Amino acid sequence: MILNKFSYILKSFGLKSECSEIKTITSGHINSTYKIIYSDGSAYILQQINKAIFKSPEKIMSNIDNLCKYFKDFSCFPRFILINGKNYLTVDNEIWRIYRYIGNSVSYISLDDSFKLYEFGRTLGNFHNTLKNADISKFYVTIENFHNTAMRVEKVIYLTDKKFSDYTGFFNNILRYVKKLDMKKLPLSVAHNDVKCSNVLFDSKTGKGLTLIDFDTVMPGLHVHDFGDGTRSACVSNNKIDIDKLRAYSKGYFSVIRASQEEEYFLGMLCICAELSARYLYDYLSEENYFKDKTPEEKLKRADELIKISESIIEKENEILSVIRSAFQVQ
Ligand code: GN1
Ligand code: MG
Repeated sequence: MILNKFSYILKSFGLKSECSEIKTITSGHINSTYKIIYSDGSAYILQQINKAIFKSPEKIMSNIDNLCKYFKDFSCFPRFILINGKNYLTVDNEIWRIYRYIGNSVSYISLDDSFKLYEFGRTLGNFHNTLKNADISKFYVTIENFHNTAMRVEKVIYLTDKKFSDYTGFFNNILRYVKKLDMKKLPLSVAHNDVKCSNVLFDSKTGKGLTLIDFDTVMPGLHVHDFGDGTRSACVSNNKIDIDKLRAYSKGYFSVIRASQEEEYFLGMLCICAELSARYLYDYLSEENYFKDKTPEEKLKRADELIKISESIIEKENEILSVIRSAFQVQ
């Protein structure tokens, strides 16, 4: 990208066009993200939305705008700079957005200490609590069938049947659990839909959870999927669910969320983890190349890891249920 374009974009957002550093942030898989640093120490997160994945970026930004209304009293929350009343800018048919970098914060790709796991759970719980009464009709579905586990698993079974039949048994078994979750008929809520520890900011001094970030997939969904997504990203050691980590995370989450049905959360954990394995395996077996920054070998490796985690969730069902149940009792 030509430097001039950055200068133009920054200026359009009402910022100084000359900055001292532009760092490319590579942790996300979909959008292009840059940290813009100015000589006075202030910094911003600038992103270009990937339109190949997000077909209607305006709808994503409308969802984010709606989301922000519920969090207006939160001191720590990413707030996109408005330009002509909109929270994004179109340049050469591409969508750009920017928010002030949240200082003294840090995120992690994995978590080991129980305080941070508790804080991760509590931060997600606060997010869900704040959206408890949110009007889902105001939120667009920006990716159809995003967490339609049955559809994603059936799609991969169609391919594994032909080329990778060893995997078919695992995915057929998952469909049984998906049915169980469907039968609960859980209500749709405004959900984050991409909960993972790298999408949580912690206070770099105190270790307390500050906020979730990355709201591109905020849309109607299931809170038990969000809960489960957090466990598959943070409550794992050696590709197995880690019961001690799960205990800390669940205590944090249920310190703010009232619940009584542990099986829903267990099913949310298993379905979302298996769903992501299906997505990686499908990407490996098909021509889709959705996870464009991963090599075929990396996709297969990630699919295998997620299958191992899913199998350990099935194996430890009773322990998981009891850990979640006792987290309810902490209230
Ligand atoms: C993608 O781009 P990123 O890392 O925020 C994906 C998530 C997956 C995640 C896997 C829109 O998120 O669903 O869980 O990769 N987002 C989309 O780490 O597909
Ligand atoms: Mg994301």
